[in-house]
Amino acid sequence: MLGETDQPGQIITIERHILEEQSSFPEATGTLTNLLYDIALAGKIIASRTNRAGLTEILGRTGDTNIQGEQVQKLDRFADDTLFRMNDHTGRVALMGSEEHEDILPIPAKYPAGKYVLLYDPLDGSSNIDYNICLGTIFVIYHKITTGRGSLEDCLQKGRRVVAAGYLLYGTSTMLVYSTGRGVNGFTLDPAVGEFLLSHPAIRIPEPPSYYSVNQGNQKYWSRGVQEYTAWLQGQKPGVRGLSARYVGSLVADFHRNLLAGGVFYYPADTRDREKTHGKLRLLYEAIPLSFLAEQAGGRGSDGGQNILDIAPQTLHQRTPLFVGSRALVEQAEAFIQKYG
Ligand code: FDP
Repeated sequence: MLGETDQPGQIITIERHILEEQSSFPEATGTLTNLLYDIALAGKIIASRTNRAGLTEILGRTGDTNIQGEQVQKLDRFADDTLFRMNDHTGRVALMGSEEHEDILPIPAKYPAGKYVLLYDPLDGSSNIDYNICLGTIFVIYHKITTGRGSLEDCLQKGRRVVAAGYLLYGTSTMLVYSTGRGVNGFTLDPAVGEFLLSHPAIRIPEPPSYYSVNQGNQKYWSRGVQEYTAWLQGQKPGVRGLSARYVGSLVADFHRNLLAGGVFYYPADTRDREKTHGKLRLLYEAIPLSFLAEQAGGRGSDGGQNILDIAPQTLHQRTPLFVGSRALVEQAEAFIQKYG
């Protein structure tokens, strides 16, 4: 794998890395390579806007325009538009789906439709926007499986069929972490040159794990199994060392920490709304891509009963309980839920 064999000190840009990965697939046409590169570029544009988020507010306060005369747009709308416009005309994508839109997003008729399906959560953790806290973009790519310009069926594919998935993290630095099914690699944006550089090659979730991440404010609504599991994570059971709790409330940030340090993020089903006991997070836009990355790094994603990647999605905005991160910790969640419900 790239990064393991390269000389120390060598600078590997994301472009070079994606191209070198492509060269190990002789049948590759370069379309996926370019699609990933387009997403990286969209990420740079979104990052530059998230970095100026507070300023845009100040500069736009008197009207709805900033000093450049641009419309002041909400960040999540901006991220959504950027991803769509970056990919609508390239001929690489047949259709898209965004967490921000109820329906699938066809490619405008004036542009050619390609062979890939792109689903994305443009700005995850949006309740943190106003507080200068990490945000993220999550994406997942599939092959189009229907004929013509694609349909809902193309979006409702199992996670086992993912071609590539990843996320951008807009934190103290901007990172892009992705996998094409050959391990997980992380890149950090060097703002001086405007390039993503390979900073975290061949990521594996380390053992032993360090953290658990959950919104403990919801504890009273959890099932007995999740309560018992949490007590186990905290070391309240005999012979178990407790883990530290860390919860940002931005899924990408919480997932990223556990990917690098070892740990589990979970957002279980709860009984706050008795009509909706299926968790908060979206299967297509959040759970599948992050579970794919976790598995590629030696971990696992589960809904508490089965592997997220084995679930056949039924609807575009389907929600699911999610336990994702270190394999052993996710398996323990399944064991507690099986035992106590
Ligand atoms: P947000 O509502 O701020 O957009 O999926 C959305 C998400 O954030 C995740 O990023 C985050 O992990 C989770 O919801 C936070 O939910 P709680 O505020 O209920 O903890």
